[in-house]
Amino acid sequence: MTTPLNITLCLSQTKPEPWEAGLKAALPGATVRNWTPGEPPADYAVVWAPPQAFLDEQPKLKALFNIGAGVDALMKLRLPLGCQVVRLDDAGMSVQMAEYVCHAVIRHFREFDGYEADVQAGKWSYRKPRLRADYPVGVMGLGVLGERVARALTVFDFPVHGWSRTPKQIEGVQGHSGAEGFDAFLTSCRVLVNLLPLTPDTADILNRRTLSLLQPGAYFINVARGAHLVEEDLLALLASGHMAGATLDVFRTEPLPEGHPFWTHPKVTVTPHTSARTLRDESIAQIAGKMLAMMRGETVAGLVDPARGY
Ligand code: NDP
Ligand code: OXD
Repeated sequence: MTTPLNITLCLSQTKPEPWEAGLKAALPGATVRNWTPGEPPADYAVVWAPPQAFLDEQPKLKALFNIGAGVDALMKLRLPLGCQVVRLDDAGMSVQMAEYVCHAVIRHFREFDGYEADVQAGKWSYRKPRLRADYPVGVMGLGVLGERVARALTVFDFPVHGWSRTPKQIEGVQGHSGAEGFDAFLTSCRVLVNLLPLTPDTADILNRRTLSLLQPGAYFINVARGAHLVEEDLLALLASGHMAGATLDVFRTEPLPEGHPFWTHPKVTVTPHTSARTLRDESIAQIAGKMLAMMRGETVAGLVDPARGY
């Protein structure tokens, strides 16, 4: 007789009941419990930003399944020895990210905010069409999400550049890689999209020096993590005119604190960390499939390398 699969859930800011029900339905016979202190140790955990106290009580965990793509919050914790970390691998997020980024790029390029302001003022006015060639877009991070975004941008005929840790070949995208390729990547771009994971190598990577390398009148779209950006440096470059504007979905402190200058900045669009939401049904199906594959001894996609931090 095989021992039933024992799964624990520890989801901050997320209602656990639908996840518990969904995992039970996807894995008949498994024990699935929402964690409360003092529970018996489980084999697998499904988590979002769990507290250290949870991990300290789970010495037998074989794997932690993160219900997001970014594992930065998890990698700051002391994990049980030998426990693997598995992140969401797309699960419906890449199409949302492509929609969000293309929308932001096109809105800026076509000056739709300006037209909206004119219409509000009752003005029927034209702006001179901009040249696509003057708006090369750079995507930092060419992983599951970045590659989809870069490909989507090529559909609109923007010149597209990409930057990754290791070299990548994507049709229609000019690749740059490694620390040695970073400055040349930045100087090639006027619009910059951040889709890097947050690791010790990428924290504060967008700062006065790096943003200043972008072409004048630059536009920045941050859909990765707030801690990639030195916020005061972006504000200073918006004030100097080097940066034309920004669309920001993620912030150093979330929710964005009351009174933060981004809330009311005329050149900044704020959204509440919503560019690519976790879709519950797709995520449960992916996680359940990976648990079964791991139990059969197979390797699964989305395994986090602790040395790289993503
Ligand atoms: P992946 O792990 O698939 O891709 C990461 C990419 O970043 C890879 O191309 C990798 O290079 C590159 N990279 C990592 N470190 C470096 C470095 N030091 N220098 C250059 N390139 C580097 O991640 P995803 O695409 O799935 O997700 C990216 C991030 O998006 C997540 O970590 C998360 O923070 C954020 N996110 C935000 C959401 C939101 O709603 N705002 C939703 C979902 C995710 P290589 O290919 O060589 O390994
Ligand atoms: C994620 C996120 O990492 O939603 O999935 O930010």
